[in-house]
Amino acid sequence: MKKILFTRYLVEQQRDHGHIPSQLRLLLEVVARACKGISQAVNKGALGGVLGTAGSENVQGEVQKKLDIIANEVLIEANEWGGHLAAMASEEMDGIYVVPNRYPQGEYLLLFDPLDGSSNIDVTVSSGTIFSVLTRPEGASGVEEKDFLQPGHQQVAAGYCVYGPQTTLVLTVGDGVAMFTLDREQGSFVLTEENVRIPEDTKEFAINMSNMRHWDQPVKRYIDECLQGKEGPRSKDFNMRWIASMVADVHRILTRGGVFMYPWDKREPEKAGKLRLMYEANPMAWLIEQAGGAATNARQRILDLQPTKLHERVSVVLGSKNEVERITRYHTEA
Ligand code: P6P
Repeated sequence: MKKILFTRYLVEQQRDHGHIPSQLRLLLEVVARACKGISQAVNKGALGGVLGTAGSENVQGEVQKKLDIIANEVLIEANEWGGHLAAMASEEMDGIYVVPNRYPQGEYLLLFDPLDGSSNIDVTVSSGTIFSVLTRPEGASGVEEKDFLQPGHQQVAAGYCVYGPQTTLVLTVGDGVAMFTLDREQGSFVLTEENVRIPEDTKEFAINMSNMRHWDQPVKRYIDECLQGKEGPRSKDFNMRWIASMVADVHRILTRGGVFMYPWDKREPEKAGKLRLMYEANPMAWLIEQAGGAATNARQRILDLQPTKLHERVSVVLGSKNEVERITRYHTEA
């Protein structure tokens, strides 16, 4: 089978669909190259002296891992000089990072969670980089945080790179979802799946069950029905998975279906959820929808939500269409 490498895929997609102008192609190639570098650092683990905490906290008040900071720096350094970007935003940085004056500014805004699930690295479980691309508003002279506050349906590209048994880059530019597996001998991402489709039904749910007593009633109802299995109202048994790494859980769902939930709960009632809208939920929601699935905040389509803050959190229900619709219905009926 002929090997289609990442760049060839982008060039041919542009020829066929026109959604990848050359500046966006440069951006995506640079991000893919950065992900290769992060993959190398993650794979070294203890040998690279990169495990453990950095002794600092991020804007979320979460302890930063050394690799969180390394991954963030790799993405900044890879992208700032190319002339394709106006600014970047990251889970690991309080404010936006405007491309320095010594470099030309482009029309794109890049948002990322540089290393999602980083707590898994110390125990050698999958983690990943999530990225989202927006275009800066027309006519804006400078670039400010408010320029990033666009609903997810305005993304021009979204994807992730999962660092697991394979390093796999997954991308959408609005023409379906493609997957590229890293060929380490060649150092290239090779096209291994395209036109990914998620089954509309599933028997597999992903949620952190230890939070059950804190959930809202509709979530308790849905999970309870799954646990009743064949004897219950669903008339089928369910299986459960929770990797505690959104990238890995979403990758499983894109590969074989399933439903992922990180709902609002009573632990921190003032927060809409744990996950971040701009650089976790929005890119994942677009990928899931592009593969025929659905993604809501338990009431509304995630891609329609109007952000008000760069690091705002959101409740997430995503995956197989019919399950997401059922869970969302239980919430809107309640
Ligand atoms: P919990 C990782 O820290 C993360 O942001 C997501 O990748 C993951 O789905 C979730 O948090 C895990 O949260 O509460 O189960 O540890």
